[in-house]
Formats: sequence, structure tokens, C-alpha cells
Amino acid sequence: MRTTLAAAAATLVLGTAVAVPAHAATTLKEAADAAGKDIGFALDPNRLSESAYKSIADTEFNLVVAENAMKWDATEPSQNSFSFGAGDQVASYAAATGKELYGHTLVWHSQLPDWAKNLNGSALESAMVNHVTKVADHFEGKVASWDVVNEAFADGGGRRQDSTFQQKLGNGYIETAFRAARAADPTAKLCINDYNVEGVNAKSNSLYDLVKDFKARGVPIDCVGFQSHLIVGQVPGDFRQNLQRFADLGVDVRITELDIRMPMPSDSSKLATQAADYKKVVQACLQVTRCEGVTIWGITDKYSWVPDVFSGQGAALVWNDGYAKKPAHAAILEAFGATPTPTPTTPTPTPTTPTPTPTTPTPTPTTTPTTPVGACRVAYGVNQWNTGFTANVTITNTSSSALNGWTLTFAFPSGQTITQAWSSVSSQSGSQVTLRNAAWNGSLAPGGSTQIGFNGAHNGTNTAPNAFALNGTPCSVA
Ligand code: 9MR
Repeated sequence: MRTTLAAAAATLVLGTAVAVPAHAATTLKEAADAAGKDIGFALDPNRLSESAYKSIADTEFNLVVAENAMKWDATEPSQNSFSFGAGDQVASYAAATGKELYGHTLVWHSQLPDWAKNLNGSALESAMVNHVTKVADHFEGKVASWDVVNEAFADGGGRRQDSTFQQKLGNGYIETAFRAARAADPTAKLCINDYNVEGVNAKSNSLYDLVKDFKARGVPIDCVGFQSHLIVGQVPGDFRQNLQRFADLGVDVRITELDIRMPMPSDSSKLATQAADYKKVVQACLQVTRCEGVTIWGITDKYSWVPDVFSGQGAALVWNDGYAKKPAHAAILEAFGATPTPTPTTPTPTPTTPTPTPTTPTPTPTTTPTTPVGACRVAYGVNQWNTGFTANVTITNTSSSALNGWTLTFAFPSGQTITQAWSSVSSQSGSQVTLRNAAWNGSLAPGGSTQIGFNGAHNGTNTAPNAFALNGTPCSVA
């Protein structure tokens, strides 16, 4: 499976290298919107007074999460005395800019005030339920999903032993917290969130067992967050497979706190690897239907938590200290199936001397062009498992005319169905599939390519489609 994925990734790189779209996505938000996924960022509301920060926050993301403003120490600094000022600022910002609001976090052993740490037994349990209830109530109707419990597992597997809640309340505290959250806000999705669970390992296995158990016993849980505080060059090769196994339990999955750190100073080679890594993470999410999207843990390296915690490491985010886009920005666009806007070319100066009128008339051509408008080539790559598959399709306009809007049609020979398409709009009638361009990739210059993709279901046989046609003209298959 990993080899096949690597091959698919290689196709992606080649496909995007030759794309020449006229209407390219310029922001992560445009690209993610077209792909139907969330692209989020962690907000510190105090930074919104900085114009570069605010402008990126406003335009590049369709989801926002409070980096710190909704945590226990911020919202209940002393027992049963709530302070929602900073959290409300984040909620107002989300509403004012039309972004989804993600809630982080109700129960976490860290950033927990001393008064709570000092409680024991039923007093701690009541305080936890009270906190979950009051905070979830306060943001009801605003927060779409909550990280109900954060970082409950130990790196070697099993429960984290240095958590006050684990030590004093035992294994049952997670269930208690989820039930309280559901009772307080029945409409918010309830997630469990953790780090070092991106690949299949002892820790993610423990998390998996908990989700499986909750689903089996009807304990409310809707989603799992994979924080993804990663190290450059170390994206787990089985990330997609791991996301998929959780999704198969009947929960949504999401990358919740993505950053990819490197040893400092950064250089172009490390930044290129980082860009490829960001792309891999977004691709892993895109390949899982129930993956809701990707949230990046901040905007600029200047304010990242990384250097404070990992001495000598940093440059983990998508914008550098001076708010310049790093290569990761274009890589994320590409992962979403978009292509960064080409650098504008200098306009050709208007000649100062008038062009003389030709004296001989232009002859009328006697031959019809051999390449009809809409002539095309299609490369179809597939990665499949039991009853599912992901396909990547590169469409090349081999005609001599630009296309403004395209429709790709083909037939599935073995009863396959598309469950989710990206970079295109899909419809299906029986075996006949129609994929129309997304808003930003309808223009295909002569020789230009675009890459689209979809997830699908099959019944054990997954023969490649046939009869590809672009705007009604049959395509060759590469
Ligand atoms: O980015 C957050 C930083 O500003 C805080 O000082 C820190 C306190 O623990 O928390 C950081 O965010 C963490 C998140 O809430 C949970 N997962 C790990 C994140 C990075 O430490």
C-alpha cells in the first residue's frame, strides 16, 4: 500500500509541474473551498491588530480555532468564575469573517489552574463536569466541534499517567466528559485530540481502541483530531491508512494542529522538504472522505510555540517571520489540486512606430486543423484497497486552442461509484460519470494540464474507466 501511495504522489508532482491554469487559486481558502475541505488556523486574538497577520487570517482560512483563549486557565481561572472575554473575541472573529469555529479544549491536564489540580475525587469530577457544561453552554451554536479531551494517551500506549484527571478519576473520566459535553451542546461534534498518533503506533492503537469502545457502547463521540506537530522529513508513510482506519469506525477525522519544524537555521533545501511534507499531509486528508480538513497551528513562524519548547528548532509554519509565504504555501495549494498564480509577466510595450498595412492579402487556409478543439490526453492513476479507491486524473489539453470550461466524461466498467471528488464537480448516472471543472481550473491553455481526483467505492473489481472524452471529444489515455 505504501509503495502504491508513493507512486501516486510521484504522479501528482509530475502532473502539477506542467499545469498552466489561467484561473489559479491564490489562497489556501480558495483551494480548500474548491476541494470541499476545511483549512484552519490557530488564532491569538491579540495579534489581529497587526495588519499583515489580520490580512492573512482573513483571506487564507475558512476555519479558526483559539490557540489558547478557550482553554481551562483562560475560561475558568478560579472555580466557577468564568471569563470568556478572549474566547468571545475568537468567536466574534469567526462570525465576522464567516469562518467555522473549532473549540479547543474542554479537558486537558495542561494549562489547568492550580485550584483544579488541587481537587480530588468527586470534587474534581464535579468541577470537570461543571467546566465542560458551562463552557460548552456558553459557546453553544457558535462552536461547530469541540476537542472535548486533549492528549489523554501516553507515547508508549495506554493512558497518560501524568494527567490529574487520569490519576484521580481513573479511565472513566473521558466518558464522563464526553457525556457532559453532549448534554450541554447536543449539536456540536465531539472530538478527542492527540499528538504522535498520525501513524499506526502503540499510542494511536490505544486511541483507536477507545473510539471503537465508545462507538460500540454508544458513548457520544463524533471525531478524532490528529494534531500533527511533525518534524521535517518525517511524515508517517501510513498517515492516510491510519486516518482511514479511524474513519472506518464511524467518526470524522481531522488534522488539528499542523506544523512541521526543522533544525534552525532554515535553508532552501529544508524548506523544500517541508513544502513536500505539508503537501503529503494535505493529500493524506484529501484521500479520506471523512477527513474534514487541516488546521495549521498558527500563521507566522514569529509567533510559533515551537522554538520555546524545542530549543534550536523552528520555522514550522507556512509564513516566515516577515509574513512572506514559504514554499509550503504553494505546496498546499497544489495538494488541494490548485496551482499557485504564476508570477505576472511584464506587459509588452506598445510599439511607437505604426505597423505598416500589409500589401498582400492573407491567404485563406485550405486545410482544416488536424487537432480539433477539445482534443485531450488523460492519465488515470489509482490507489485502491478492499472496497475503496482514490483516483488521480491528469487532463491535458492537446489541442491548439484554449478551453474555457471543460467537462470530462467517462464510463466505469465494474459498478464503481464516486463518493467525493476534488478540483471538479462530479455527477454520476449508472456507469456514466461527468466531471466539470471547478471555479478556478476551467481554463486550459493549449498544452496545459490540470489535475483532479476523487474517492470511490468498488465491489472488489476496480477496472479503470474507459471512453474518456473532454467536451465531447474522445481523449487518448497516457
Ligand atoms: O500553541 C500553544 C502555546 O501558545 C501554549 O503556550 C501552549 C501551552 O501548553 O499550548 C500550545 O498549544 C498546544 C495545544 O493547545 C495542544 N497541543 C500542543 C500545542 C503545542 O504545545
